[in-house]
Amino acid sequence: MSTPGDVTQRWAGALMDGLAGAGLRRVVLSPGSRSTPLTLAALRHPDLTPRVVIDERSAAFHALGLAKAEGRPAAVIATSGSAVANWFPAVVEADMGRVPLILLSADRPPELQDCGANQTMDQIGLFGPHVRAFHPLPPAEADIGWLAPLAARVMAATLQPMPGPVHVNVPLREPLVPTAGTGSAVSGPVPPQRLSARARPSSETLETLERVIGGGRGAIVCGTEDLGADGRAAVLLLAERLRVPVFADGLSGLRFDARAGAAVLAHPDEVARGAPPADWVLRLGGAPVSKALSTWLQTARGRPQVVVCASPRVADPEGTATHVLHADPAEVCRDLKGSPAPECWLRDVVAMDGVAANAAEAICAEDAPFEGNVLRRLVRGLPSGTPLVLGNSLPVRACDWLAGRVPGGPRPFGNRGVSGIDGTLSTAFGIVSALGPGVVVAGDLTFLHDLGGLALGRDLPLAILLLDNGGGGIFDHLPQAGLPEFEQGWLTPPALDAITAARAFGLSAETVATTDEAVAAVRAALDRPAASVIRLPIDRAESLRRFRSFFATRPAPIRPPGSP
Ligand code: TPP
Repeated sequence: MSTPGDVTQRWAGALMDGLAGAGLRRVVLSPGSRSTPLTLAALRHPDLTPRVVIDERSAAFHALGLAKAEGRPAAVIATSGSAVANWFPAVVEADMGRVPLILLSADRPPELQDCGANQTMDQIGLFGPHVRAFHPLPPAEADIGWLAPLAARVMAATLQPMPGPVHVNVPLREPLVPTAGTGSAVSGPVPPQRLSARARPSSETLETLERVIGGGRGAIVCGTEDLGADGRAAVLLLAERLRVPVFADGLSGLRFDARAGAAVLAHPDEVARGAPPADWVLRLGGAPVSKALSTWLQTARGRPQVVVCASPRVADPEGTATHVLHADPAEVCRDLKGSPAPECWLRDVVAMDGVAANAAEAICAEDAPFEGNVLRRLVRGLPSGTPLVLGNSLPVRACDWLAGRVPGGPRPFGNRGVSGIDGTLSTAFGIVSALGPGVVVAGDLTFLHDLGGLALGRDLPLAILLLDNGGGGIFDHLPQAGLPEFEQGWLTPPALDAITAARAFGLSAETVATTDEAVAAVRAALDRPAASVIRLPIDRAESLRRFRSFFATRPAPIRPPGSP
């Protein structure tokens, strides 16, 4: 029996087969998760010559060069989000230079569009008039017969009547690797009720809200957006009034707020893995990074979940919101009354958080460096309020999982709009240019992706902590790690001497051996007028072992209500 993963893989395979049948030979691919079925199909096709280029901007220019030199179309494959946007300069060059290119962009399926899902943006017609044709494919289906004729039309349109780029957008559903397991059919979410559209909610709206979320074992979930000092204060006071825990993302700023007490969970991801579904949830500040938290929200499907956001863009990738309130989250938190939860609820959740905190401390106390102990010690070692930019991939997750709660800690930042690994150094330079000395923590691919950004470093006080784990360490945590093509297609260890590269830009650069040395070097770098690169080598296998052993800690489950 074929699994959903098989159907998706056959779909991607048929598309690639059709393109190869129509004469495609060269495919340039950049690593990513959503694009996995396309990447696998390209790597496994006997007639295609794949080449991996990490930076999508370079990847598209590389394909452009191939197509120019060979006089035949070349294809590029990338994951969804800003990865695809990075093709733009090469696409306009191919348009105006009349070079045949096939742009195969992975995308999220329709149910994950326009709801704050990670790495998702509107990719429909992204390249506008710069492509000869645009084909939005549906999500994979069993009928693949029409893909070969479509592929032939795509190839033809890159050449006739005028050579140029053609864009094929490919929405892909999980599972992204052909695996066992049939998946289960879930019914679609019920559309949420819309409550109001004003910055300050009316008293009727508040009364409705208080009926929806009053009493019971509730929770406040705060995503990656920082609500600002006033907003954070309002959240903390509301949590105190209602006696509920706050599951705050590492980027929300709440865990590093000087006023944060025990109700602001130090390890919300870990607690979400073991806590029973909440009776109600108030969701603020966008979607959190944590997958476990997202799964936990899904276990509470059908119970009241209120999303409060000022903008028309509602972050509800789980599709579990029962109510949406368009209003300023700070105002809502300030005005909302509601009855408190039973006392044992907060006590039990905080106890669970305490177990996770002890486990985090133990895992991070071991000296061998890994992303987890780096983030844990770094947030404790920086002067209060220091801008801390967390690169996507493991840095932002290690902070969420293991940094804990540090009142008076740094001020976190991250690019979670489309969660790209592009432009991270340049973004951090912008932040320190506005706020003064700061730190960016980046993986080696992220560093390489924005190498040109180092040119900004001559007069900006940025400590660049490069966690050099030999490629995309995040992929070790995903099922792709089991594939024979893993190193070639996902891990993609870069051949870069980062120290020499940094010095080529006139920056000071050093390699350190331990986590404590890294934190000390970062602190020293904050006093310099220019940027510094601090490279910390990390053993991937050791890192995976430490993360896994942390996740294996299971605090005692919380008793269901009514039990003694
Ligand atoms: N291209 C862009 C522009 N953004 C992305 N998010 C991706 C591709 C897909 N992607 C997500 S994480 C990742 C990739 C390629 C690997 C990042 O590796 P590295 O920076 O070394 O960090 P690590 O995984 O080791 O923490």
